[in-house]
Amino acid sequence: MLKQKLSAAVLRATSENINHLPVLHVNISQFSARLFGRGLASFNRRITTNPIPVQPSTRTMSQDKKGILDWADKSGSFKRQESQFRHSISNEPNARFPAEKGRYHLYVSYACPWAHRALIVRKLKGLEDLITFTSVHWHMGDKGWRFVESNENVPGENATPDPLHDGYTHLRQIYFENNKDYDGRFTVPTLYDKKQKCIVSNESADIIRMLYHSFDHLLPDKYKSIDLLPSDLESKIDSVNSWVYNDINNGVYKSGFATSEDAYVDAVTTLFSSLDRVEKEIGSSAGPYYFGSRLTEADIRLYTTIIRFDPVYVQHFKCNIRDIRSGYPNLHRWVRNLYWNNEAFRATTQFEHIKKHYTKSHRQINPHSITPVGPQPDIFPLDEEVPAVKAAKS
Ligand SMILES: N[C@@H](CCC(=O)N[C@@H](CS)C(=O)NCC(=O)O)C(=O)O
Repeated sequence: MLKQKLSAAVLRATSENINHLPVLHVNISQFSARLFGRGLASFNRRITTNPIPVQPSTRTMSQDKKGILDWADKSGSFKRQESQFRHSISNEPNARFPAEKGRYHLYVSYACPWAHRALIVRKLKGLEDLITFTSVHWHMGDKGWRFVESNENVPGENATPDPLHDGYTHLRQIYFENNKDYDGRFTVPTLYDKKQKCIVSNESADIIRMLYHSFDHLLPDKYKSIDLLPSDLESKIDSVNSWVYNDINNGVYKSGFATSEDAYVDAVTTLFSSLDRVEKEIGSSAGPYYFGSRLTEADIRLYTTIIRFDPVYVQHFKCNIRDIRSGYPNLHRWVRNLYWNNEAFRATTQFEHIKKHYTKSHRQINPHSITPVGPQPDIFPLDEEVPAVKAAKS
């Protein structure tokens, strides 16, 4: 039965027929565009699966009781918790979080695809002097993400102890500083306000949109003009985001964290059917980006999953119907172009964090924490291919 289901799904994934892909319900909340001087009422739209949750003052189930690595529901399907801090940086008069140089700090992990989005946008928009950041250590243990210790040598810019709180050892302390009763997840990215000593947002989809134009008045023209969500592409990008998020960005986690075979097979076949769709769409784009010559949010959100795909997701999350380097020529070209030809992508991609985090933190998947040596290399050079592809081309 399972076998039948799998082969039918694999057939579906490899066929050209991609009409039956699930689409997330998109809940749009509008913010005043005057804040951003763009005259677009929909500028700071948020994509959420649910309405923004009200933060409760007390909760009943603590995260420690639930277990930091315990993410599947009764059916064995992975469920991602909604982010709980959903404030916004804005330039409206009397805004609680106005855009100011040096005021905000990003806590990220180089390992994490959601945090990676924020690092890329920070660099693309030239916000390095305006927004500081710290990367946590790649290992996520029983108490969640921890900061690098001063005597440790971990690769990557700003992989350091917490520069803002003396003696803090774990990211969770930032969450408890904000709310001592907090019992949600302690996730990266976390956008932190140094002035009010509180969390602005821990939702990457919102954080990257805040960075697109809120700081423009502080930026040189070269960066001001960079528009990662052009208004004429906005609805197309939103629609790509919804299925890419559900099936690909989150799909690899649904596959890897499934605790029943049915849930795994469902997730992995949906994932590959959507990868087939992306492959086809990138193949029909004039390139080099998802939407032709313009680099947009759609590229950023897809990149952070695809760059991790061969090094980690294929083996660790059992996403192994195909890999990118040998099974998806268009995606392979697209991802290498972003990595090798754009500093914002290359400099923020830290393969050691990526490989070690997943393989050494998820003990439920890899109890001995052995990190596979391959695939090698982590990413192919621009003009190199796996031997079989090379042979087929010659
Ligand atoms: N929806 C969030 C998800 C962030 C997220 O799940 N981050 C992971 C790292 S990849 C994390 O920090 N997990 C810690 C945990 O769940 O305890 C976003 O996009 O910002």
